[in-house]
Amino acid sequence: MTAGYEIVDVSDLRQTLDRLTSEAATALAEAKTIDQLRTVRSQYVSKTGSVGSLMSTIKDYPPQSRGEVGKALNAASQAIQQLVTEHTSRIENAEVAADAATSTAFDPTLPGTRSRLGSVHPVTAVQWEVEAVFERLGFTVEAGPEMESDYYNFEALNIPKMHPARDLQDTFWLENGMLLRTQTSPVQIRAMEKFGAPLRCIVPGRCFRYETIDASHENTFHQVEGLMIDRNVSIANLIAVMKLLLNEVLQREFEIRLRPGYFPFVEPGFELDIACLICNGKGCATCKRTGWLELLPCGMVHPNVLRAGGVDHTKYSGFAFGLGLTRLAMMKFGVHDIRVMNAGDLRNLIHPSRWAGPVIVDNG
Ligand code: FA5
Repeated sequence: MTAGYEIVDVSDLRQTLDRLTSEAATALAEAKTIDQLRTVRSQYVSKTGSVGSLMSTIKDYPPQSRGEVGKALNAASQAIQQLVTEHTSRIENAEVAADAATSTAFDPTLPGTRSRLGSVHPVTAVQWEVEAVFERLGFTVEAGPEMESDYYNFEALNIPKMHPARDLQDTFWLENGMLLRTQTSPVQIRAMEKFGAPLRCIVPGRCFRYETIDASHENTFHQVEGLMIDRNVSIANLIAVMKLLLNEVLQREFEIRLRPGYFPFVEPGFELDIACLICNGKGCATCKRTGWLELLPCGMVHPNVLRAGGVDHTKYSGFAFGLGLTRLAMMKFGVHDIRVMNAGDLRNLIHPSRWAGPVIVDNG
């Protein structure tokens, strides 16, 4: 006995608090929402809750026991509060996971969706394939002007004024004295002037001729010029590269023939024809009933042309070719008539499912 109070055994209170804490733990574990958690917390630790309300009984204990009672009540209250915190995290994490599973919310950190806006023209598709082949061989891809001078289109290519070879490539003359280029060959000279030797480049581009139009001739068509200049370049190099080019682009069996061909800017010069893939060489309108289509004229660069490009022809030699790109696209995709290529009919664009080449233009 001290100062009229007896020391109270608080073990009953502890048992009560253990029971309430255990009840609260069960109720909190069953809660599925933050609101339910708040309700349970209020039932136990608020001023009027089962544990909180016991705080007001501290004064009823003798002073010697009040410290112990207060500590027991605080410990129970903190244990329940700690459980509330843990279950709050549990419920919040579950809500975030559920949201992520069903949410259509915009996440700016995710990669964008590529949308295909269209398809490519067959000539573009083949041009990209040709470029890919030559880039692997160390060639650069160059461009030249479609409006050309007489000098680059003819003179520098060893076709002086009044030369009969000019008749083979009748063109459109402009009022300013320039012309629409008949071939991509003028870029041979431009490339030599720009880069000197050694040199490897291709030049895809549009050409124009004053031409009678039929199934294999248009007034506007595409060529790819090729030029390789180095020491000791030979006809063997030329033939190997031509074969590789056609094999890579056509990806099927085909037959070619090589025959002498006259172009003033090469010596010797060749016509490389392909057995028509429209009729399998039997003869049709596309190949003018001959079974063969002129596709890839080529030859060894004439010394006069090297000279015109500023390259020393005693040190360097080279080969050049002028691929009929529009015709190659016709052979690859089975297009019977060249007029289809320029008709602007969107149905002739290549659907991605028919062509496994470079990715189509997109908005990425
Ligand atoms: C030339 O244009 C030469 N510059 C090619 C060349 C380059 C030869 C370098 C030697 C060295 P040709 O006129 O044959 O050559 O035309 C080349 C290819 O272009 C032809 O084989 C053909 O496939 C294509 N072609 C020519 N004219 C037309 C046309 N009107 N319509 C469609 N394709 C054509």
